[in-house]
Amino acid sequence: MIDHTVPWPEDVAREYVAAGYWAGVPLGTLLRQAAALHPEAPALIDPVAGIRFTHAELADRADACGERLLDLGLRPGDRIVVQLGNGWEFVVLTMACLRTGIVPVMALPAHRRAELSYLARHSEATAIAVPDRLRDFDHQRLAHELAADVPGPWRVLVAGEAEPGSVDLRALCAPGASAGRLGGLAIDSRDVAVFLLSGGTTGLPKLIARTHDDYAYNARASAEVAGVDADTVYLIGLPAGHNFPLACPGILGTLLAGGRVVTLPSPEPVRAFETIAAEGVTHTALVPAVAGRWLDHAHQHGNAQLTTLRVLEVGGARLADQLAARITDTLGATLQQVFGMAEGLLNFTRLDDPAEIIHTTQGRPVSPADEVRLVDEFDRDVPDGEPGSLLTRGPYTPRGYYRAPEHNAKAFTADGWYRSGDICRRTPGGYLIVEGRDKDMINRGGEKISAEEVENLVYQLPSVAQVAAVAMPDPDLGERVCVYVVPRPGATVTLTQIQESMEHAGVARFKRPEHLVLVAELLTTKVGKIDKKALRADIAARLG
Ligand code: OOB
Repeated sequence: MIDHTVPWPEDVAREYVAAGYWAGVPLGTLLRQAAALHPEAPALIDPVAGIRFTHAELADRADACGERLLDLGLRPGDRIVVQLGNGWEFVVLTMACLRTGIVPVMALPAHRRAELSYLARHSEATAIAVPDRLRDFDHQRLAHELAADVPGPWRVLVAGEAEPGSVDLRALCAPGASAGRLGGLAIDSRDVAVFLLSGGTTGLPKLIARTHDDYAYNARASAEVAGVDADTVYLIGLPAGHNFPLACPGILGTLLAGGRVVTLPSPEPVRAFETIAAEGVTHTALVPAVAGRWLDHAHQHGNAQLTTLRVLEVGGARLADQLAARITDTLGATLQQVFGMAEGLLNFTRLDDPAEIIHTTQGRPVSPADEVRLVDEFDRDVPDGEPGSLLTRGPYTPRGYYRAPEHNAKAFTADGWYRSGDICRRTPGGYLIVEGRDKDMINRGGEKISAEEVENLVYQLPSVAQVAAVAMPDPDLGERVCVYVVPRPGATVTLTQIQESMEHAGVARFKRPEHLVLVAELLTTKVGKIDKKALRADIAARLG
């Protein structure tokens, strides 16, 4: 068992097992079993690499990769930072990890030195998997530079041109399992299967330890409500390390159901539409900002390429009701709203719900065992129909972040409810409508950015006396990062300075402020705290 995780209380765990939510089988074994049911059916298609694997081939490669990871000295419970673009190597490596109990730490391609170094240290990873280059960035070089920061042995696995000192990930993923070596590994289904990154409201992102039992259920239950089965062709365009495309139902839910996964480097509409037509894609997952681009594209070029697309899942940020209403008509697919979180709880509209519900709510919990409370500032339940702050517990919502006892004391109640920080209303039918949030986070087209993290970075500039980061409304992405800055007397501060200093700090680009407002002082509340609500209203008013 990996230390510093927070398990479910034993009596609760026993209920989840008794009710059949927790299968008691490692996720890697479940995937292997699913593959055995459909060995000759296509499992994974990476059109960019020209790859097509059947379920048998994929399972064999995953096992072979797992054995080679063991040969490299990695052991069950060891951690590997996975920062791969969407492609076949991501899928094979993730499955190999699930088969061996080596735990992937799901980083994003956009992460840079600051994030990767923190993730590696905090998870005590001893390996990293990266592309050689992606979008003009030399990931391989950065992965080697990180070695200086990370204690212990450090292996760099590279998808692409592996330089001396790197391990060729594609060679690791070649077929040739020697049968049996993985069977001897004792993997406890209550152990950690993957580390996901939290959307982040703190200075540094938190790691969420998802267990085999809980994550397998997460994927299975999502597959069921999305109508994913052996005939499903699921397109993965969002970054695969995110919970949504990974397991809601995404890659894992589709493979467990015997369906077919198609990967694309991005959900950009031109190639996505072509791929849907070429591969007969039936399902995909998008964030609202991308759904908007798909609507524009279909509006201009028609939706003839989308005839096979049955279900379009949209989540990660609030989908405007007006946009929701246009999706079915314009794209010809059933919209499924998804309000989820890497911490666990998933809400879906159901495929056969009336249009009114699909267009105006963010769904209801996927599991009958999900517990949801909406509470006021004193943690008292609000009546249905009133807005309240969401608390949740359940069979796939862990009871605490990894190695974060102080933060856990705030983010979870004493009896294990996770405070998601979302303000929701519940309809009489039990559906949730997301009205806003009471957490200090900016949701930039589905990528979550902690205001505190941005503020800490801006404070590195000596010319800054005070800073507050807030969301500013944006027609394309929903929100972008705006900073209010009080400069030190006589000093000047520019947006370029801020952006360059964040570049220098090695921070992912998507976190950079895109708007600066210089002020003589920051608005404060009656108790003297910076009034973020007033600042958000101020920037919205300034932008008109
Ligand atoms: C998904 O997961 P995370 O961990 O990146 O972000 C979770 C947060 C939620 O607490 C909420 O603030 C926001 O993202 N969110 C939504 C939303 N879906 C997520 N806010 C409004 N409407 C929605 N539909 O974003 C995620 C994980 C699994 C499935 C789907 C999304």
